[in-house]
Amino acid sequence: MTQPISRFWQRSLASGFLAALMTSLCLGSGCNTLEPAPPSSAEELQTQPLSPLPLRALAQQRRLQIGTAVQVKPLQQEAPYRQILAREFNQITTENAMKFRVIHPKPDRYDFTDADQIVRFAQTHRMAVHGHAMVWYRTQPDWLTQGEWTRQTLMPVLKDHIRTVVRQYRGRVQSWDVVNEAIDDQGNLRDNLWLRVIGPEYIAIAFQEAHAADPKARLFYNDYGGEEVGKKSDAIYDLVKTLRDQGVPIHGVGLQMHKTIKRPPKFDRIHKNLQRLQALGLDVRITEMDVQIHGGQGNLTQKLHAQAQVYQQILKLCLNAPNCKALTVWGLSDQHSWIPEFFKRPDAPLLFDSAYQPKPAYNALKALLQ
Ligand code: 9MR
Repeated sequence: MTQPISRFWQRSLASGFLAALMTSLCLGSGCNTLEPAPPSSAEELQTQPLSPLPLRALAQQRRLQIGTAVQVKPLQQEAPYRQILAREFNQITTENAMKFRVIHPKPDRYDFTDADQIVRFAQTHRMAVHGHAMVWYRTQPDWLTQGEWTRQTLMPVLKDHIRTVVRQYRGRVQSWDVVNEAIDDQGNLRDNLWLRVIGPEYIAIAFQEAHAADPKARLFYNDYGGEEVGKKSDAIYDLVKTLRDQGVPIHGVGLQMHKTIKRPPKFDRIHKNLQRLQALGLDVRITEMDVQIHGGQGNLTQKLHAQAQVYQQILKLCLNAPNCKALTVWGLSDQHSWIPEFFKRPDAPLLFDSAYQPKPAYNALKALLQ
């Protein structure tokens, strides 16, 4: 429903700030309301107009990577996807294109088609690439999961896979999630093929192989639910500390940051975790951020406001942590998020709505960066 625009708003519309706030309200098929979005943080949004510069230019000034997960289909098929991607982000993570099942579909065949397209786009637009995810218990091909393996036969598979993929992108992929989600929610090593057949040392071996294939690449352990100090992040800390102590080439920890406004993160506990990882000499990346609004309180406007605050607080933590190198969101627009499909319900967890309009969360990040 369109409401009449008051004289105040008409005058104010001339400023980019209000225009941006108004577009940020659009959800779903387009903008149909003209009430201003709430400021996403009292100080930052009310006192200064939003910069006309895109997010990536503002992030660049802070030497921060601001990234998104990229899927090959919309990259090929949707012009606005390509435009916003190149304009707003200076870093890309391959959402699915480098997963084992996609890039290594047969024992003796690698398929770089999707990954090549994404990496080429990033090169053309001068964006950093974070490769995801070399060793993971999901999205593996049947030949791997259904094969009968011994330690002797699986070890060369692991090594060849990592060497081949990392070498293929040497100099073009600057950082990698080498091992993904290897710890379960109880804080134990997750039961997976690699652990069962090779043993816990599969983790160190994976990092060593990746380093041998590209000595300049920054190598990360990546997981969810380990952002705040607590059982799981303690286990992650112990793992990476042990690897460090053993001289294994690991450079950082990826905090996925899949969050909801219903149970907002405890920012002080994340801060503590960032600090202890820094004390170990490790970098941190926020690798897969999204913030579900499902189950949050209030109307849509209020939920988007709460979401914007979570994004802004996480960015603030990252900017204040000298070891935090990147904030990557897990998808470009709400239309491309994994969440509705996975949880079987609609949601709006990202920075752009399904019509590619920027949301309050986008403005909140900008307000903090400018
Ligand atoms: O967003 C990804 C989705 O498109 C895939 O179907 C799914 C399975 O490969 O993986 C999703 O991304 C996951 C990421 O790779 C690892 N952390 C959790 C992410 C959400 O499930």
